[in-house]
Amino acid sequence: MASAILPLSSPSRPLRNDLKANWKRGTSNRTFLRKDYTKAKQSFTRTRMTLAVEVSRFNDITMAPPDPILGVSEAFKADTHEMKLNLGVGAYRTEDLQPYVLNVVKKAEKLMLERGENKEYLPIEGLAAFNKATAELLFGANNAVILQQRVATAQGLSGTGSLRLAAALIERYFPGSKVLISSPTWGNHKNIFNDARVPWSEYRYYDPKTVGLDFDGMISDIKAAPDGSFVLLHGCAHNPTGIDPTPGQWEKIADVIQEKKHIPFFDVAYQGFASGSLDADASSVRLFAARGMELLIAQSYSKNLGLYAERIGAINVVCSSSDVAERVKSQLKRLARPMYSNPPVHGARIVANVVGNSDLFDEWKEEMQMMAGRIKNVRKKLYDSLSAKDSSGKDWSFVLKQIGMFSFTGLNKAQSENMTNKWHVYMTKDGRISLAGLSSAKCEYLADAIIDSYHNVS
Ligand code: KET
Repeated sequence: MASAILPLSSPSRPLRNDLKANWKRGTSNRTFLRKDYTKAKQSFTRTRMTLAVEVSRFNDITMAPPDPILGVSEAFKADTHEMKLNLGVGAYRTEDLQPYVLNVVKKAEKLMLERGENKEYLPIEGLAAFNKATAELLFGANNAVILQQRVATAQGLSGTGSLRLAAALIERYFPGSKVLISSPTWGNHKNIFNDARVPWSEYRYYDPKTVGLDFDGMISDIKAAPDGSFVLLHGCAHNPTGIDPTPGQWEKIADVIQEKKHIPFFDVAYQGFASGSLDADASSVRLFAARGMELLIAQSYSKNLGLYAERIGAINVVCSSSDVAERVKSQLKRLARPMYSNPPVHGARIVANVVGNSDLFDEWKEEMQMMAGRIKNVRKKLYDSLSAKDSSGKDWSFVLKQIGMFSFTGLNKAQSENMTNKWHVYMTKDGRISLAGLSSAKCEYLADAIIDSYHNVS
């Protein structure tokens, strides 16, 4: 195809000869001829450009669908309705529905500016002070796994990049091993494992009848999986359901995983956001670590420090000895180097400064409680509005029981579409709404939208 455009890329030979002959004929029309030649050249260049687009080598690439979560924000921006709400992406907003930069982040950035830190490359595994801080935040500084140096920690490109790095490790060193993921789960998990060529299957998690955890289903699916599978678990504030196992259930999950020699793989994207306490939200991970199990944990600071665009997180691999941990870390570096070489420094310094400074650390905890508290308030107000307005007798108490940023409303695809098309409420099509994008002032409006969609659309 490309060869078809080549003869058109410059004036053809007969035309070139013609122009040259005219040029030789006399000086009187020389100016005219030069212009003429330039014009002819331009017109051929234009023809070439048009044709080049038509025969693009990328012609067979089809349009990708918009991302089910991040694509929602693009549609929201284009809507001009005054009551519009963006409950799609899990991103914290103030009561005025504005993005929020934490005060501790601003203070840490000020410190960084004052110190005049440079912009040299980080080591492949990231900023040492960050890696220390992030592992200690997850396990507690005095945890045996830290004291015995059994954790291989590498700074990652936020939660997603850290999960992706772990997936690459699984693909390389556990070829053919399966990852079990909850049904439902955060939509990007499937993309991550698909792209890393790691096979996955689902275990039961959500029971629509009880709007709660299908604990028996979960346990039997984990038992039925081939020995030595990876089991992906949400450390806290399960996305999208907002339903977490109880401490007793976590123990039983750990029992089965140990029995089956599976490897637990935690996704911790909401530490501190579920309960408002960093320690309480890490208790599931700590329970597994305390049993001496080897495990993987991906962390994200997008939500709890509001560092969405800084892409700061980590992958931690808890190993049976410091020697194994060192080797695992060397391989994480080896995987990272050709993928993105080394991670960005700005977010890492913010986290290291906040966690490493006791004043800032305390202030962070307060701000996190404030954010988690605001979400709990709108959760309660939404429940009150739903209960007061809906005379059908439907029990909306699940809204109150769910944990974290989201509420899983149980609305189906058509009902979710009605929320957007009729009510200008932007949300994912699985019925999830991000309460972090809701204000008290709009709770009643949202309740009207949900009640209408639930009862009048099937
Ligand atoms: N894990 C979970 C469970 C999760 O909800 C997210 C983000 C991530 C990891 C990754 O976040 P990162 O910014 O890469 O650290 N979830 C929200 C945003 C998104 O979809 O990217 C969301 O569900 O809205």
